[in-house]
Amino acid sequence: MIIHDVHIENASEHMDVRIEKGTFQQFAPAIEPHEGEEVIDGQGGVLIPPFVDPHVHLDAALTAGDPEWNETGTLFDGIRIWYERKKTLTVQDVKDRALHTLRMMARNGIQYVRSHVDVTDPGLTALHALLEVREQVAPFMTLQLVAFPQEGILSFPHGKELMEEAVKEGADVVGGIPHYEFTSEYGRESLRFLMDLAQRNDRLVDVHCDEIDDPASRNLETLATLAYESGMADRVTASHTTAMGSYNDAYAYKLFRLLRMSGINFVSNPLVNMHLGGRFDTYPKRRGLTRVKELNEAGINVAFGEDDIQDPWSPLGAGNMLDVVRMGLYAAQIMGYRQIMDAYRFVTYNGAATLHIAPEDYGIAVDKPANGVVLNAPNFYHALNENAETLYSIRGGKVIVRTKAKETSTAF
Ligand code: 17E
Ligand code: FE2
Repeated sequence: MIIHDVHIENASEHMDVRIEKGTFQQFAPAIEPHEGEEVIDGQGGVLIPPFVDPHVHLDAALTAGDPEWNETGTLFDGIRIWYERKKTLTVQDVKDRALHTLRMMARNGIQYVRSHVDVTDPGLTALHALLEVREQVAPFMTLQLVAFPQEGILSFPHGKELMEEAVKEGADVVGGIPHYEFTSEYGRESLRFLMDLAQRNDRLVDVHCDEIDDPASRNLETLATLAYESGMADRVTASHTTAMGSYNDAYAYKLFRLLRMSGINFVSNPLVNMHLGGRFDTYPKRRGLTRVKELNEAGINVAFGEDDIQDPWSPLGAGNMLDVVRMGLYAAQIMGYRQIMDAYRFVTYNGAATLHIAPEDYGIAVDKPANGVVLNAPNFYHALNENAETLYSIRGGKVIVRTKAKETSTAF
């Protein structure tokens, strides 16, 4: 197959791309098709690796308003409302909503997803549903599932046993929520427990860590130390870390040395944390985001996630990483021209590193799997401004999503 006329990762030249046996094989300004070779028209769009959403909650997706809308916009009301909705979960209900959501995401060029799955449920209903969904979508999407203890590990009855069981049943990643545990001692103990659980079972780690506007919430230093001392390093991800937006600069300076040494990844969820953060402030009102720009400039891996798609935490969410990047750049003030052009990395390469996808399996290069998306704009700056459609999403050399560019006319 040939993709005709694309700009590869913002390059100004127009290129043709040959795909053979599911891998990229040739990049040249003009490639003559073989007899019978399929050619698709890239229409001068930008070809980038597939989008990665490294942080979403598929079990809760599309439940907004049921049983009630989150009118306060706090994280805590979200958790309360979800606790009520959780009582009515069935495997079919979760599967239907998750699949619907994954199709929305796929249409916007997402091929890699890490979903947290609430396991503070004695029946593990959401996990059972998402294990099935993971199999069902495997040809089209890489779906990682995190055993996520929404109500805590030590603060929830049989929390440790539920985490162990979720890993035994096939969760790819071990999660946690130390800032929500009853005490800071429980928080630290939960981190030691979950890191040990991950190591014993050869799993990755992704913790909801310090998602609170409280400068005293310092679980991150414990997580990073455990990652450093255990050698788990880049197999560990700290999600949210919004308390870092409230830390004083002297402490943050000292912390950054440890973060660099630890090699851990960060995920910021700019749409949702701009919405949930600062809710207990009057004015000045904090942004409630982690230090994205500073982490990025320190060479620490930061990716952006969507977190919520129409659920008790956020009424909005369209499964489109362009929305996430746009908010991330505004909120973290990463708005230089080069920074905007490079910003696709927050939702491609940086997310892939977080998911621990092998570098040889991800990216636009000869012999790599032919996975990529063609956006309807010549580079990422224009793609963001024009909210460019995903003309093609290609996986293993097969077109899995195809969009006709929208046509609008004006009278002047
Ligand atoms: N649960 C949580 O603890 N934090 C979040 N941001 C979401 C669910 C979406
Ligand atoms: Fe989350």
